Amino acid sequence: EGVLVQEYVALKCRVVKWSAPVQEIISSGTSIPDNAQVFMIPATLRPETMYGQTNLFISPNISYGIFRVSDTVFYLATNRAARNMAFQGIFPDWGHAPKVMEIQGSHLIGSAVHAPLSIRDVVYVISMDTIKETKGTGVVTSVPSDSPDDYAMTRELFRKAKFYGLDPQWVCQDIFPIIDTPEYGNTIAPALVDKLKINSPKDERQLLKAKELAYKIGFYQGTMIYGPFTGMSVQEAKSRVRQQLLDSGDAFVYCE
Ligand code: A2H
Repeated sequence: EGVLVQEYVALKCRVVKWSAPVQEIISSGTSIPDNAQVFMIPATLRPETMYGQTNLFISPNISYGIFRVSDTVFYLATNRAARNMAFQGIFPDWGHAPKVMEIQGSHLIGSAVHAPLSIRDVVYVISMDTIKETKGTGVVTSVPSDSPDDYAMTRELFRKAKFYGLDPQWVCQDIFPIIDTPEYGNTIAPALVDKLKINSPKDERQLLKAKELAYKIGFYQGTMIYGPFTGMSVQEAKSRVRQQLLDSGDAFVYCE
């Protein structure tokens, strides 16, 4: 039996504004210099959808670390992901993830980041309690046009913002058409969520079905309708968008 390696595109989402609780901790003094850039690092399998990012998801139940890449660059991810990154040449000393700070996910909610390639230049950090600590970086970028999970969660959070302790203004209501499909139009995730009558992010079985359909149909039948690869099939565009993100320094490869 072979060993399967999952290769993610790790996107560098620069923090442009910290939430009030984190700002308070940081202004009371940390080893992060004032001129440093801190990046939250979502891991994605769908780089070609990054034009449609509208929010960034963090789990309120996970504790995240901020790790030093250089004097002026820091990455935020789970401790588990940082440990893996340390063996992929992402930090200066092989095998060592230099942690400068630990932050509970719940405290990060309401921060704002720059989302590379997104039509929405700046997006807000909101909560997703179904994020698994054992996968990716524990940070997930929200693309409600193409990810049924992201669409279902965003809709739930907007409807029940108060219950989730969110300012409804943080929850982006826009859905940007990025990929056209013959059967489900140019926003496949909402189309599938409606068709399969998914009412909540807890509809796990139906969401799994929607996710598989959206993934397959998007990849094999989708056509780009936004960005420099407009008119190209998703199959062809995927690796090109990925390469563009890597070349511009807005992303790096992360494996596990
Ligand atoms: B994908 P796989 Cl548009 N917990 O990115 C839960 N979900 C996570 C996660 C975690 N710890 N880490 C990453 N993910 C999500 C874009 C996307 C994604 C689209 C459509 C489908 C899709 C925007 N969100 O994934 O289990 C991330 O969301 C459907 C599979 O490692 C990542 O890619 O195969 C994907 O799940 C990784 O899932």
